[in-house]
Amino acid sequence: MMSIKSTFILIFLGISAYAQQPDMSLRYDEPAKLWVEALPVGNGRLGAMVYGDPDHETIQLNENTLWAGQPYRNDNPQAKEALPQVRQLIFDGKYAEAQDLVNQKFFSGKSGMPYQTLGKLHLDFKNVGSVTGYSRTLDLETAVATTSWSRDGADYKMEVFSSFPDQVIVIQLSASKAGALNFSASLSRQEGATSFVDAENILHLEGTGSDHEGIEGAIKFEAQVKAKTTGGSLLQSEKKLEVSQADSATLYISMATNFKSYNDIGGDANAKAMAFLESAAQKSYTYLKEAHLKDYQNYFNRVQFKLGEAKPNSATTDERVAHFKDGNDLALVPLYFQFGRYLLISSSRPGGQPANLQGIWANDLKPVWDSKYTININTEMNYWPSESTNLSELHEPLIQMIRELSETGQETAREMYGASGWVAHHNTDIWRITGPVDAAFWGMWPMGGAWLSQHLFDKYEYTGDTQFLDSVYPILEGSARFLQDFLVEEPEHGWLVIAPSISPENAPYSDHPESVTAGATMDNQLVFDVFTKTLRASKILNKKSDLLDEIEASLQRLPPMQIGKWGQLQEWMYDWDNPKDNHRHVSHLYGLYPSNQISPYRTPQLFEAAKTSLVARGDESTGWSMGWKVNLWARLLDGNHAYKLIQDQLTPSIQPDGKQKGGTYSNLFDAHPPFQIDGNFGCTAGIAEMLMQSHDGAIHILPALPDAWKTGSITGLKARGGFEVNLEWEANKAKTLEITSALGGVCRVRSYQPLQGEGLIESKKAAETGFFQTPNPKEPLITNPTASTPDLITVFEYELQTEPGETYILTPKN
Ligand code: FUC
Repeated sequence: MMSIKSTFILIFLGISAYAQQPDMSLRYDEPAKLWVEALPVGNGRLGAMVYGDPDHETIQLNENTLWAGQPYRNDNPQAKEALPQVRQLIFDGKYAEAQDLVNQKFFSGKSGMPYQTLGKLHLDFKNVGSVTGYSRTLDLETAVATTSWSRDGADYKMEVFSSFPDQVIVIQLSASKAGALNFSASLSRQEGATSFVDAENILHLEGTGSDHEGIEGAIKFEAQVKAKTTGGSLLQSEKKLEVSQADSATLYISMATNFKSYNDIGGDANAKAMAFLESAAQKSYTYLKEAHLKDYQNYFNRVQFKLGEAKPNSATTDERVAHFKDGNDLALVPLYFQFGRYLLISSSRPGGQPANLQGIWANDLKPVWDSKYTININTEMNYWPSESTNLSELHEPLIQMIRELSETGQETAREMYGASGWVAHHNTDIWRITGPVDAAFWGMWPMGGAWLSQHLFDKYEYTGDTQFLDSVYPILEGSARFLQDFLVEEPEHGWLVIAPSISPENAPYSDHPESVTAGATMDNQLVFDVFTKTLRASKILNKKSDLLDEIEASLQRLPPMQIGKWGQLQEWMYDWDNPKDNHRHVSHLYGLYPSNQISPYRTPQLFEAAKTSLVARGDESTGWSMGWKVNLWARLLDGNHAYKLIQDQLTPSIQPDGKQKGGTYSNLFDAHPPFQIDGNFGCTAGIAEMLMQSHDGAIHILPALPDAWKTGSITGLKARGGFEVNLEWEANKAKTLEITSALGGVCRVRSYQPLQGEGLIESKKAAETGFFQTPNPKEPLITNPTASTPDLITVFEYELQTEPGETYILTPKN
C-alpha cells in the first residue's frame, strides 16, 4: 500500500491502463415506428421520446408531475374491526374465507391514479426528394439524441436533449445549405388539452389531467414551445409555427404543472412554464448544451466500464440485441450497463419525483399498471444501482417519497389497523396513497413501507452520512413501530408473524390458490431487517426508547428461515413450495438479494437452499424478474449463470409473430412486457454486483466474473463504508485494485486470489467493525434437507487501515 502522494506516478500509470470505454452510442439506420423504438431523453422532470423521422417527426413529451386525479386517500376503516377475524381464519387454515373477508373489508375501490403523457410535438418537414445517409443515435456520453440525413443536396441534423440546469428540452435543427430548413411545429394530445399560438409566437398546449376512479382530475399542465431561427422566416398559422428557408432553428420546450407536493396543487403551470422558457430562450444553443453536458457528465463519467475483448461493433443496436445471445458482442454489456445509469440520471433528480414504473416516459393517458409505483419490488429495484454505481444523489427522490409515505401512512396504520407508526401496501402514486389496492390476492401486503425503509439505512451504509441517518431515523423507527404493533403470535409455534399478508402475488398450489397467509418468509426477513437496522441506527445516533427494547425482544420470536422437503428455502411458513412453480416474484430470496441475511460464509445451508429455490424457479421470465435473478446469481457467486440471465434479458422482446415476451426492445428499454424500467435498473445493479460486492463483511472483488469476461476494467464503483473501487482484471484474475477511502477506517477485502499491498494484513475476522457488520439471523429450521453446504472457492481476506481521501493500490501476490 502506498499513499496517494508517494504513488502519483503509479496511479497515473494505473489510470492509463483503464483503456477507453467502448462506443457508448445506441445507433439505428431508420426512424422509429414504435414508441419502444424511439430514444429517451430526460432531466428527471421533463422527458421526451425522439422518433427521428425526417418527414414527420414526433417527439412525445412527459412532465413527471402530470398524473390523473388530485390529493385523495384510499383507506378502508372497516378493516380494523375485521382484522381479528381475518387472523383467526388464517390460523384455522380457512384461507379462502380469510381472503374473501379481506376483499370485503380492506379495499376502498381506489387503486391508484395513472401517470399520463403530456402530448406530442410534431415537426413536419417540407422538403422534396428522397432521404439518404440516414442515421439516428443516442450518445450516452453526452445524453444527446441525434438524427442526421441528407436530402436534395443538403445535410440535415437534429439534436435533442433535456437540460437539468435550464429545465427545458432543447432541439437544434440545422442544414448544410443556406435556407434549406422548412418545417412546421405543432402540439397535440389524445384528449384533455387545447393548443394555440400566442401573439409572441409561442406555441402552447394546455390542459387538465384525467378523472379516474371517481377522483376528479385537477392537475393543470402547460407546454410552451419557442422557436428561434437563423435566416429565413418564422410565422404562425392557426395552431402551428412555420419555419421557412432557415439555416438553423432552435426549439425550446418548456413544460410544467400546478403540482407543488402530494398534498398541494396550488402552483401555476403557466407561470412556471413561462419562467423556464423565458430564461432559457435568452441563451444560445451552444451555451445550453455546454451547461447540459457539464451537469450530466458530472454523474455519468464517474463510472467507466470496459470488457477488454469487446471489439467496436458497427451493427445497429437492434441487430446487436437480436444476435447477443448467440454472438460474442461483449461490448453490448457495458453499453447496456451504462444505459441503466443513463436512465437513472435522466429520470431521477434531487427535488423531483422518483422514477416510476416507466421512469418518466409514458405514452398513454392510462399506461399499463398506471405507470405508478409498485413497491413490492419494482420501485425498490429502480434504485438498486443508485449507490453501487456512484449515483448516490439520485437516490434522494425515493428517500423523499418514503418521507412522504411515512406521513400519509400513519393515518392508514391507525385507521385500518389501530396501529402506531406508518404502513404502506403494494402500490402508491404521486398522491402517496398507502391503503391496499386492486384486491387481496395482490394487494394484501402491508410491507411496502418496510421494504422501502431498507433504503434509508442502506444509503447510510454507503455514505456514512450520520446527519442523513439522523434525519431519516424517525421514518425507520416509525416503520419498526408499525411492525411491532402489527405482529401477532401464531398459535402453532408461538412465533410473531405478519398477518394477514402475502408472499407478493404468489400462491402455493392450484389446490391452494389463495395468496393471503401469515408469516411469509419475505415478511419475516423484512421485519428482521427493519428491526436490526433500527437498532443499529439507534446505537450510532445514541437514541433510546421503549420501542427499541421491545423490538429487540421481538427479534428473538420471529420465525427462522426454513429449509423444506426438497431442500428449498421455504417461501411460506409451511412447507408448501411447488418445485414446478416458475412465478416471476422470488420474494423469499429477498434475504439473499437485496438483503444480506443469506451468505455462503455465514449461513451456508440457507445459501444452498436459496440456490435450490432459484434453480427450480427457472431463468426466463418477465424483464424485471430476470434483472433480479442477475443479482441473485451474482450473490450465489455464479458469474456464468448471472451472465446467462443477462443474455436472456438482452433478447428481443418482440417475436417474429408480433407477440412479446420478457426481454429488451430495440431502444434497450426493458420489456416486462410492456416496457418497465425496473428491469433496466435491476440488470445494471446486477452487473455491478458481479464485479464487486460489499454486503457480506468485506469488499469482495470479482465475486462472480463469468468465464467469458476474461479481461476488463471498471472504475468508480462504490462499496459500503464510503469506499470507491477501481478494478482491472486479465485472464479472469484481478490485476490491479485501487481503493479510495472517503471516511477512513478499516477496509476489509475479500478475493479469490492472494493479494499484496503496503499495510495489507490478513484478516483475523475478529469483532465486526463499522460498515462491515453483518446480520445474524436465527439458525434455519430444516425439514429433510437434500442439500447441506455449498462447495466454495477458497477466499483470501485482508484488512487495511485507511485514511480519508487516500487511495490504496493492491495487486495479486506473485
Ligand atoms: C407487480 C408484478 C407485475 C408487474 C407489476 C407492475 O404487480 O407482479 O409483474 O411488474 O407489478
